[in-house]
Amino acid sequence: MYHVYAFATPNSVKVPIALEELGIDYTLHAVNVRKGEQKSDVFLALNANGKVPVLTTDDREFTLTESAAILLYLAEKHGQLLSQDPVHRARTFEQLFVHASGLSPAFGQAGYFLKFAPEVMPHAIERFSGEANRQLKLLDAILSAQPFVAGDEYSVADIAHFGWIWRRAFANLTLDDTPNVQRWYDAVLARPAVARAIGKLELLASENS
Ligand SMILES: N[C@@H](CCC(=O)N[C@@H](CS)C(=O)NCC(=O)O)C(=O)O
Repeated sequence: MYHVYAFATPNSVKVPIALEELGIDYTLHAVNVRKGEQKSDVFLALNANGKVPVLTTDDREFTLTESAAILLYLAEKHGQLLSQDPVHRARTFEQLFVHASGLSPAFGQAGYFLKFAPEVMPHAIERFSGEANRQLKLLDAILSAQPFVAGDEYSVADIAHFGWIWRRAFANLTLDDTPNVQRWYDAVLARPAVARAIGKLELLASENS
């Protein structure tokens, strides 16, 4: 049985979505990042980097951090959500790396400087909000030509991007000017596995707030 340490956050939601898509049983454990539980000694023993999500097993023999690595592990281990076709597979990796190195940090830093920074720093807001919007526009161009971010098939790259686009309000972002991202987002949100994962995480967060 898998155990997932998570909260109702953009990076966390990716893991239960993948597990629901794969039809695999798992237990969710709340780590309230708003209360700083990710920096507790107990949690740091699981992930020295002090961040959710974390995937582990009953005996904790195998513990994995970093949402993109977890998505790839689950896809490879269970043989779904990652094409065997070399081109589609390469496009999936490309979008996962774009997500982890570009879109995710831009959204996170934009939200931080808009909502949490102890002083207003216009240049930081402009830089990170500008970059987040640029990433959204890049995704919109990709999705103008194909149904999913890596091509014709839904993959772990869609799950990765979905996490932050689901939580876009944190960075004051909308999909008003990116109709193709909006169409894709609505299609992913409508998937039963995605709805189940969001429901479970939101319940977990409300019970541990
Ligand atoms: N690159 C990591 C980022 C993980 C991350 O930043 N998680 C956030 C929640 S979405 C977190 O734990 N924040 C609390 C903190 O950084 O102290 C991943 O993709 O898993």
